[in-house]
Amino acid sequence: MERTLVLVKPDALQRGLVGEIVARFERKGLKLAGMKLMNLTDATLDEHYSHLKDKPFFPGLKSFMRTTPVVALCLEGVEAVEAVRGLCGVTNARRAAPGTIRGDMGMSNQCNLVHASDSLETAQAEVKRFFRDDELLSYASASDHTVYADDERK
Ligand code: IDP
Ligand code: MG
Repeated sequence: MERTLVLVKPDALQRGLVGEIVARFERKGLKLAGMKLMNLTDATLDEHYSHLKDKPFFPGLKSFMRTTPVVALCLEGVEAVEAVRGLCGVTNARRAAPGTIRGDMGMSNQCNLVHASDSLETAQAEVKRFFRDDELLSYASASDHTVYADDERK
């Protein structure tokens, strides 16, 4: 099973969309391995968005991400990284496909409701960035055997 990181961003908190967003991941069949409300520090954001540090929107992005706490989720599933990115939609919410979180709920390039890890390698680093080992839980769920066929669960 893969694990991937999602951050429910401050615009979603302010708009009361946390439940709706978490529900979409649950409904898909992804399993919650970790979930917490947290304030992001400047240092964490510098690291998390280091690939964007030279972009003109970087300072605005960092300040947006600190307007309220975010909800960090660690989601588990077969090919979870790709499945979660698909549910989120493309970065610019105005262009995101209907049916995706960004496509259904957003109109902004910056305030696009969610962050999701973009590769397995990134996901491993990002889950570590936001969760301690003892905050990630493995447990049997009644749906484990209905979400997947036996030969798909690894
Ligand atoms: P992603 O979140 O879809 O992976 P990235 O390119 O990694 O997109 O950008 C990280 C975040 O930076 C985006 O989710 C969005 O909040 C913000 N962002 C990206 N491009 C722009 C832009 O052109 N203007 C303003 N904010 C942007
Ligand atoms: Mg990204």
